[in-house]
Amino acid sequence: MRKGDTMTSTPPLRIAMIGTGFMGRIHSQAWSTAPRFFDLPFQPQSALIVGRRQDATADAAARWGWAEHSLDWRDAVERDDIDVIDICTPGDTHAEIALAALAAGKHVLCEKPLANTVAEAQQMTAAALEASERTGAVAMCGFSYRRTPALALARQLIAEGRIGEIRHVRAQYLQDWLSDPDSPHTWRLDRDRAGTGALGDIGAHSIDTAQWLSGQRIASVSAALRTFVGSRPRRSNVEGLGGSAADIADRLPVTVDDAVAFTAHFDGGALGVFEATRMATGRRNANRIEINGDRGSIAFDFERMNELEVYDATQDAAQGFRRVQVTEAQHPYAGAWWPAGHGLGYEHLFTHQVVDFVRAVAGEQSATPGFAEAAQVQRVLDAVERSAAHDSIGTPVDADPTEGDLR
Ligand code: SOE
Repeated sequence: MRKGDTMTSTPPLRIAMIGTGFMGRIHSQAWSTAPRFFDLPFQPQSALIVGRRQDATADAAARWGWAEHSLDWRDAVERDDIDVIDICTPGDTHAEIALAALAAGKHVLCEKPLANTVAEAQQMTAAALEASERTGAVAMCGFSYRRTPALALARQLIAEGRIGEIRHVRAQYLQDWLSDPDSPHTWRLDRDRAGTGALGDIGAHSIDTAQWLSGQRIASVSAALRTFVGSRPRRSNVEGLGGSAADIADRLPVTVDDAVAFTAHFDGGALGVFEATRMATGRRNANRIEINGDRGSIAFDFERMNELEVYDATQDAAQGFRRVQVTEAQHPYAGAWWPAGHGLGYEHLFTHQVVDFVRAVAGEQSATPGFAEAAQVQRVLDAVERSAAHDSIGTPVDADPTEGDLR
């Protein structure tokens, strides 16, 4: 039977997506692409897209293939013919939308980080548990990097004990789209909307990836946060993550961190070093992680997302790390795509995320990370902020920078 034949008899799963920004664009592509490349228990239907401005939302609906559009997310939650609410909005609206959707018995896919505060994340977790017991609703948080074939392979290798007992977790997420002090203000720089800056936007990915790969939870942190540019020009034109400003003298305050660095103790004994910044000039999307165990190591950089570096201390001592091209049919997710060696891109993560979510809705697998797991990441974000504010751990100790010349 051809793939198209099975698709017509597959029951529909009607999606309403809230948000028309970068994540809305990539989720739209994921919903339409997933059933073309993967056998799914449901046929996702791009039923309704919700945005804030009429023209932009109508345009997004037409371009990205959504049957209808609306300017009020409540339309999506109240409609009986919608099964899934996909939340692609800034963090300040996640809790309200997710709570209403779960109360209405919808399945929920929510962008990361789960919320802007621990209290919201806990409320969402309780609602997800209640809805799952009452209606079987599935709630998942979009930590998309878990769906990178190379990282999924790394997780398999680590779970098989191939690197042994984990000692070091070293994670950096480096971007540079905010390096120019005159690049415009966006919602990602507003604490009320985004919760935190580089910490929650990209550091949250590193925290999730590190815990998911290592199988260990972060137990405590010692952190420093830094905002290098205190105000930015009002944005007049959106382009990519930033855009342009008509008047660089008309500035808005930046109320979040530009960069974060922290050390972490894991509950399984590993020592972690984390760094996240949107000001690492030349690093566009370097989401890197290296994990060292007593039998070997893995290393990954999203700027080379189709590769995984693997070191086996029992075999590779003379040659060092081996570079595995994670593009073979037997590698996670890869077999659904192109012939070996042809590689995948950023958008594929979101397609894989949709695949896993739809399978979870059908009960074929669990929805990971669920809200409880994403709330735990939120607690780490909160601990980092508290540590950096010196109200718990991580009080800086003076290293006496006054003696001696720097040559
Ligand atoms: C911006 O820093 C951003 O779009 C994040 O919000 C995403 O989560 C990350 O995948 C890429 O960068």
